[in-house]
Amino acid sequence: MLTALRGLKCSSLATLRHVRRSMSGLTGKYDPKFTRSCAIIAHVDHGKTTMMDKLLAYCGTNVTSERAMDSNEHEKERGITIMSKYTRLYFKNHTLNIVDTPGHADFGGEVERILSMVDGVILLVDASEGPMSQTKFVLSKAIAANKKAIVVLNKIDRDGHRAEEVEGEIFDLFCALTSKDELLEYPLMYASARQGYVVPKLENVPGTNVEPLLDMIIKHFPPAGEKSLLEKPFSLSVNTIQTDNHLGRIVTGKVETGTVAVGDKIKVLSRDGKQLFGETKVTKLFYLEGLARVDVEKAYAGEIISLAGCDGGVADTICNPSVDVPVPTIPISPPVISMTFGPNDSPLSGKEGNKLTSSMIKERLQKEIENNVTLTLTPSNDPEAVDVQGRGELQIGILVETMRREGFELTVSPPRVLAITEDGVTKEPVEEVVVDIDPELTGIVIESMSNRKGNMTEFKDIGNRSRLVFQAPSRGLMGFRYEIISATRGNATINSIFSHYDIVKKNEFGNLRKGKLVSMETGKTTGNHTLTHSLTHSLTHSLTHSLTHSLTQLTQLTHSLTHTYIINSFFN
Ligand SMILES: Nc1nc2c(ncn2[C@@H]2O[C@H](COP(=O)(O)OP(=O)(O)OP(=O)(O)O)[C@@H](O)[C@H]2O)c(=O)[nH]1
Ligand SMILES: [Mg+2]
Repeated sequence: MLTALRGLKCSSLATLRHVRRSMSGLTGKYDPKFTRSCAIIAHVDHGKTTMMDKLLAYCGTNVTSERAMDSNEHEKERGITIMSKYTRLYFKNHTLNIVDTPGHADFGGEVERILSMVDGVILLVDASEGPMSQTKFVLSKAIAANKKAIVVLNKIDRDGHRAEEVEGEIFDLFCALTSKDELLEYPLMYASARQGYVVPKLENVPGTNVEPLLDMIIKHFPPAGEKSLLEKPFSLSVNTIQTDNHLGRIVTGKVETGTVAVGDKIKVLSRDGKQLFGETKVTKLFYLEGLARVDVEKAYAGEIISLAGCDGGVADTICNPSVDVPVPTIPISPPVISMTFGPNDSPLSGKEGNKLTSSMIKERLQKEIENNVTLTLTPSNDPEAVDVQGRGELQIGILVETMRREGFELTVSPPRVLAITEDGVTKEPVEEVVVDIDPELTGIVIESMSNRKGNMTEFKDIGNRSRLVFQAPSRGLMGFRYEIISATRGNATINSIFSHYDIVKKNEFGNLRKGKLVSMETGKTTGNHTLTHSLTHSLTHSLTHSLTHSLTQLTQLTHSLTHTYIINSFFN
């Protein structure tokens, strides 16, 4: 309360928040029993961020734009969520920490890493599309981490939804993933995030607001803990790091045990319990409430908090000097593709950026992997370059574009699929590919897949569309999305996800198009179309040197590149 009164001088809004926070328990004092932490997880575009808007607005935040949580530059431009982001809401004497997560498979690691910070998940499923590849991936991770789920069938406002059928598909999915009763007994709700309502029964559609979901969060998810947690020494597992010009490194995570105040002594433990760095002091504590940052003097077990004053990395434990055992973290899946990053040594070097050297690029990438735990770096054959491994082309494409905007010029190789060796046998990743398409266009997909050695495992009608499911080796899939989207004029929705590793069958792929286009000089092209056309058929490594100006198209280009380069280079 003292904090609240002090806050009054600076901002009455902040004061109000502090009072509400301390009143989050019925006793008027902080009690983890009145805190819930959950994440909204789903396949891409099933409506997570739109639902966040409505939850924020219902709990009193002034939401002035659509998908307000998609706050970073790339998210706004592309209309997709890339980073997981948490916020704090207050509802019926409870504090709710809610995390919005990305649905695109390339950012699946963002979902995996926040699971250790939450006690339950809201699984949103599009009532027309049903559970898709990423629904399966994120739910399997949540179930493996023993998190309870609330299932919400979203977009129920759409004509021709298949809610009843989708309910069955979701139940089958749960049954395939677990046999634990407490996880199988999930509440099922119906929603239109766009229209701002959630209802417990289909016959209640349309509803009036999202209160039923907020009530269900409190009822179904376990509380952050007992009051006795507050008596233990402070510990927090780092989930995200950021750098601030004034505050230095800021780490964010959930306070597992105890309390922490500005000025407290802390130390950093690695995942295996080794102390890293010396003891330091907490210099700042804050959290995000609604869409605003709120500075506080003290944080309690169960709260998600950002803290400045130490050098911990992701998955390290920040704790009281008396603690010796780190907070356990959930391991995340390994990367599946690799691309080589090097300096731009083309004739066009230095035209666009000012960060040109190999050491600058390596330093920047090193900084990236500290926070982006799904990326790894390994030395490349070229000492000037470095290999970056990640989850997908979009993920690495966004990194390249971010670096380009920061003033870097780079060479990037086409992506290579990462194979593994088991018992001396080389195995390659195989993906499950789901294509939803108008029935008359299915032939295009089947033909392309047969060239790529994909095996069809399912063909069914979903409403007035057809759903085709294939198992295909990842290296054969490079360029597939681009080819089908072009050939069907955007009619197809394509989703793929890693399925398993299989023994490599060499030189199976037919109809590869090869060619070269080398730019030795600067100058105008006489036909943009010709260049693009050539690029999509044959883009060589040397040409990518000259492409730093058009890396926004990287994803599209790399899809095309793979036709010529990746498949040939995979086993080099
Ligand atoms: N008709 C309808 N459209 C919806 C509903 N909820 C979301 N949408 C639309 O679906 C699209 C995707 O919504 P988002 O909220 O960005 O989906 P998301 O799950 O956050 O997407 P990612 O974060 O990129 O995975 C937007 O065009 C929304 O307006 C709904 O209940 N009904
Ligand atoms: Mg989103």
